[in-house]
Amino acid sequence: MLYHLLYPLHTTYTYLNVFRYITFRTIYATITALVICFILGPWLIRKLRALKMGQVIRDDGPEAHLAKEGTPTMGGILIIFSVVVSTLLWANLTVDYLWLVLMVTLGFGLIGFADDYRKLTNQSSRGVPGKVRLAFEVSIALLVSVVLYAKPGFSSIIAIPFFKTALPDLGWGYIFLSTFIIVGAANAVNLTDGLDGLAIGPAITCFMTYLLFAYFAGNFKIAAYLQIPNVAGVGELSIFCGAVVGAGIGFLWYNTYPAQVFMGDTGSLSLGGTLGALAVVTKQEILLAIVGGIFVLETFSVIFQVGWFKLTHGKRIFRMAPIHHHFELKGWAEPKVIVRFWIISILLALLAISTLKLR
Ligand code: 57M
Repeated sequence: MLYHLLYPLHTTYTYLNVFRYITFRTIYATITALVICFILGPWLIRKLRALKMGQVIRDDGPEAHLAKEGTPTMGGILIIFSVVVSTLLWANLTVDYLWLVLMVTLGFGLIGFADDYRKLTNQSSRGVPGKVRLAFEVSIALLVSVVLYAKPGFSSIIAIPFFKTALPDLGWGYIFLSTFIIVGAANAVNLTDGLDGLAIGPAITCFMTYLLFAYFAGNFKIAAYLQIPNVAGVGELSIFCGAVVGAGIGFLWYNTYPAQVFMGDTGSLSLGGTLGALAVVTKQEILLAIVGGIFVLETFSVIFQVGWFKLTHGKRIFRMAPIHHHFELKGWAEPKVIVRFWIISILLALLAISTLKLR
């Protein structure tokens, strides 16, 4: 909004020309979202406590988690609110990619909210039935993917990391890949969110990485130099990513160990789905597997654990899946697991960024 109100005045007040720059608006979108979290965080935590929106802890998990009973959850409301307000304030709202990604952020956030609410009102860890939740997730992801595919100028070619030539054109098959990426990312982040700050830390590094990818892809000269797909207009998503990074850091202030609030499925589904949507619109779909490697690791630990359990009629690969519980049961303190996963996430982000030059 500020872009539309103030930039046109730059002919009279030349200093307002600064609103033309994505970098400037990205920095202030980050700061705005962070400040909103600092201002509203304490109030929301008190409100969630007053409304008895406290986490129900399953008794089959690590014993240490029982002490977390009653921690306010659905803190994802704070993340989503901060992101939406900051984006509306600082982004060029005529860019349709922005609305497509915001639709995922809000749609998946709503699904997560319904799940959290059902769990809290039923006072059990079972929320919305898995099939119903999945149906809504696929519907939103499919709609976004069809709109993207139908968008003039949007390419159904996928970029393969490390190879600048192998760019298969999937045609309408791209719609299914895009849907899978959005829904898969949402559930991967959801699974990962099982320790204080464990999901939001890697999410911050992922959105910082896709902030760069959006800026590079949206800049014709940089895209040509890096030989990556140029997606006109997608640079504005750097501002959105900045808002997510700011909101993520602000939320981490309260979610860090020992957490005062959990993001809930409200936050984890929203952040994951949004990350998947960003990977698609910036045309860096496959690279998400590297950038979001922590989320991939967590998901595959569950797949292998459940698969092996069934194959061997009761044997386990890990002491408990997802893999963060395995390390907890090995005796690692919770903060040690969390920070080491953050370090791995930063390393993976650096590797992913380096692949833009390794072609
Ligand atoms: C999402 N939710 C956390 C919190 C957060 C198939 C199976 C792998 C499913 C999986 C599962 O239930 N996943 C659900 C993970 C939960 O966190 C809530 O959920 C939101 C995110 N969706 O925002 O509201 C618990 O995680 C802890 N937590 C923190 N700090 C945070 O900042 O400590 C969360 C955020 C919270 C809190 O204790 O209650 C979760 O873990 O459920 N199931 C599991 O992950 C279970 N694993 C398991 O059953 N493994 C089996 C098989 C199925 C693979 C095995 O290894 O044999 C573990 N989780 C629980 N109990 N709760 C272990 C058992």
